[in-house]
Amino acid sequence: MPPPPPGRSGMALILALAAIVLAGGVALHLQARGGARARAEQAELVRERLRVAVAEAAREAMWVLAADENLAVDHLGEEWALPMETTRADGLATAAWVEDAGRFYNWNNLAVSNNATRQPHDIVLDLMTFCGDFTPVERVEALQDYLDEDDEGHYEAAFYRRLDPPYDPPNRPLWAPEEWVRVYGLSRDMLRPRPKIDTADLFGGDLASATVLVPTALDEPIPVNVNTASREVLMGLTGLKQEAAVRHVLSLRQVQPFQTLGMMFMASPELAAALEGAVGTSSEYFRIDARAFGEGQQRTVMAWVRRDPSSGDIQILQWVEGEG
Ligand SMILES: [Ca+2]
Ligand SMILES: [Ca+2]
Repeated sequence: MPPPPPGRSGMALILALAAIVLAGGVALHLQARGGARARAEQAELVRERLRVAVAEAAREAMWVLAADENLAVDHLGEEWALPMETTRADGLATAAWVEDAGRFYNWNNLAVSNNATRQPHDIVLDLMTFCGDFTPVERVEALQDYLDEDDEGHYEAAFYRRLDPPYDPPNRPLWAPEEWVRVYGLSRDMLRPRPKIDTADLFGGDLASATVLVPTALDEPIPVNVNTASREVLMGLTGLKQEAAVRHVLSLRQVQPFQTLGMMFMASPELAAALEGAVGTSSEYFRIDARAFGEGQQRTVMAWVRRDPSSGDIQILQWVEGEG
């Protein structure tokens, strides 16, 4: 047999080599695709494990809160108020914090009233003034109309339907700050922390650290807890006139938390009249923030709960999962 023309065998060799290279390339490509899929599956697996871990961390915080032995007194030295951190057997880490709503003033209090000396409307007016808003009347009226049941007021459906784009006020307690900022005259900026320039400034308060939005319907206002509330909140409650009395109460509670309201009122009769009906020594609503992290990912849970004041049972009011 005559030998094949050299040019053709060279071409065949080149084609064969090209085919090998090509096949190699395809194999590598498949491997890479397989690798990317495996990585995506792995990331999804981690995500699921983090979801479970963060839910367990939040549930654990609820157990600690429910196990509180003294439901009549809540203060920041109790076990539930301490940060809870764990490193799990599977290598993921979790952290959880419990914060009582009683240390802030609840915006949704505006929808209800009780026989307190001072009503939510007046307290919110003073709190806003204390936080540097010297013309809060219109805003408080708008807020009250937005969340009260009825349709009677300046800032009800007829008012919001004239806006562009038009919308309706919900006429119920608000569930999230995203709803609060839709009230006429209110804005996200008002909820940003205000740097304290002068500690002696009577009007240097901060709505971000003085108020809260507990997402639940109420029969009467949520009382402020005198054992956990800040000076700002107590000042707002007392109508800004009792600075010395508030300072006195704060120094007393540093020594020992108030076990009863009678104890506090006895220590400061001038506050008793102003705070009657608006304060308590324990908290009923709590916010739990939990996060789980590991392998470059993070999952979060924010939960609002109500703890029954007599049994300690925990009821979840709101449960929000996130990644940030
Ligand atoms: Ca307690
Ligand atoms: Ca209304």
